[in-house]
Amino acid sequence: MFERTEDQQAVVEMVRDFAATALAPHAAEWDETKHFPVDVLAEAGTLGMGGIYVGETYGGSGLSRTDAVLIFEELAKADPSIAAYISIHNMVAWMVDAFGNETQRAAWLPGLTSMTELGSYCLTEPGAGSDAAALATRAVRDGDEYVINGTKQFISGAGTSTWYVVMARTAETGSHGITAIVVPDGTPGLSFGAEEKKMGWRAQPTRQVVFEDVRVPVSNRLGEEGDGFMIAMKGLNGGRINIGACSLGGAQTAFEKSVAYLKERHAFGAALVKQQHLLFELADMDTELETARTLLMRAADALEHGAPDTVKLCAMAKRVATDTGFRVANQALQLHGGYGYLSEYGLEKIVRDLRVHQILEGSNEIMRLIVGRLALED
Ligand code: FAD
Ligand code: 2MC
Repeated sequence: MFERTEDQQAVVEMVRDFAATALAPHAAEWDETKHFPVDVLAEAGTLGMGGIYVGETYGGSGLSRTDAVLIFEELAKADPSIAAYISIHNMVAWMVDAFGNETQRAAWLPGLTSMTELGSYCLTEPGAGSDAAALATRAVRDGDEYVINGTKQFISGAGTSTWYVVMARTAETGSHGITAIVVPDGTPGLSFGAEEKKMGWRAQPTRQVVFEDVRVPVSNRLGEEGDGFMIAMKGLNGGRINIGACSLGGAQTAFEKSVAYLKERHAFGAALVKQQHLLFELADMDTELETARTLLMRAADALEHGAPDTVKLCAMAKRVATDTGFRVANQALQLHGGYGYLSEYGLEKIVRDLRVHQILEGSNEIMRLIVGRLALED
C-alpha cells in the first residue's frame, strides 16, 4: 500500500507535469481575478482526472482510492483550489457510476469523465449544514416527474456545472426520506445566487442553487426513493479522503518553500536553518505531513476494499490531514517572516485555501462526532 507501483509512479509523474505546467504558473492570477479555468479542467479530463475511480466503460480511469490520494496531493501542490474542485467533481462522477443505472451512466458519464461537463454536489442548505439529515428541499412526485422546491447553500461549481446532484426530501422519515436527483443546467426554475466572496478557494465559484418548481423526470433519480442520504454519505467518504489529500499537497508545497527559504535567509551570522529551534520546526512539519499521509493512505485502502471501519477511518483521516495541512501551511508562513504575508511568496494563498478544508465536507467537529460515536460502539 505504501510503496508506489510502477503504474502509480507513472500516474504521479503525469499529474505532476500537468500541475506544474497547466496549474502552477496561473494559480496566483486565477486567485486574484477569481477565474474558474474550465478549459484547463477539460484538459485534466483528457488526462483521465474527471473520473479517477470511475469504471472505464464510460471514460473513467478505473484507478483506486489510494491512486486518487496521490493524484490530489500532486494537483494541490500546484493549486489547492482547483484540486479541491476536481475532487468534488470526482465525487459526483463516482455517485453516478456507483448508483446510476445503465441508461444514466451512458447519458451522464462521458461528459463528466471528460470534464467537458462539470458536476456539483448539492447537500447543504441555509438551515441544514452539519445536520444534513434535516434538509428541507422538497421533491414532490407528479406523474413521471419530480417537482423540486428549495435552496442549496455554498454549492461549489454552481452556475457553471451541467449536472447538479441534489439531495431532496421525498418523505418525512429523517435521513431515510431523502432522495438523490440529477438536475441538468438550464431546467426551468433552476437559478443561482450571487458568487460568494471568500477567504480562499477563489478560483472556483460558490453559489446558492435555487429550485422553484423545477421539474425533472423520475428517471433522473439515482437509486431508489429514500436512498439519497446513504448515497450522499458514501460519496463523502471518498470526498473526505480527497480533500485531506488536497490539504496535504498545499502544505507540502508550503513546507518545501520553508526549507529553501531558511537555507537561504541569513540572520545572526548564519543561515536561519542553523537555528535549532527552526530546524526542529521543519522536522515537526515533515513528520506531521508524513503522519497525515500515512493515515490517508490507510483510510483510502479501507475504502477501496470495503473494510468495516471505513467510515471511521475516512473521518479520522479527514480531520488529521486538514488540521495538519492548515497548521503546517500557517507555520510555513510564520517561518517566512514578513515575506510570508506578501502574496508574491505564495504562502498566504495556501493558508487561505486550506482553511476551509477544516469546515467543509463535514466540519472537523463532525469528524470527531463520527469517530466518537463509532468508538462508543466498538
Ligand atoms: P453549521 O452546521 O451551522 O455549524 C456551525 C459550527 O458548529 C461549526 O463549527 C460546526 O462544526 C459546529 N457544529 C455543528 N454541529 C455540531 C455538533 N453536533 N457538535 C459539535 N460541533 C458542531 N456543501 C455542499 O453540499 N456542496 C458543496 O459543494 C459545498 N461547497 C462548499 C464550499 C465552501 C467554500 C464552503 C464554505 C462550504 C461548502 N459546502 C458545500 C458546505 C459545507 O459542507 C458546510 O459549510 C459545512 O458542512 C458546515 O455546515 P454549516 O456551514 O451550516 O455550519
Ligand atoms: N457512510 C455511509 N453511511 C453513513 C455515513 C457515512 N459516512 N454517515 C452516516 N451514514 C448512514 C448511517 O449509517 C445511517 O444509516 P441507517 O439509518 O441505515 O443506520 C444514516 O446514514 C444516518 O446516519 P446517522 O444516524 O449517523 O445520522 P445523524 O443525522 O445522527 O448524523 C452526520 C449524520 C452528522 C454524520 C451527517 O449528517 C454528516 O456527515 N454531516 C456532515 C455534513 C457534510 O459532511 N456536509 C458536506 C457537504 S459537501 C461539501 O462540503 C463539499 C465541499 C462538496
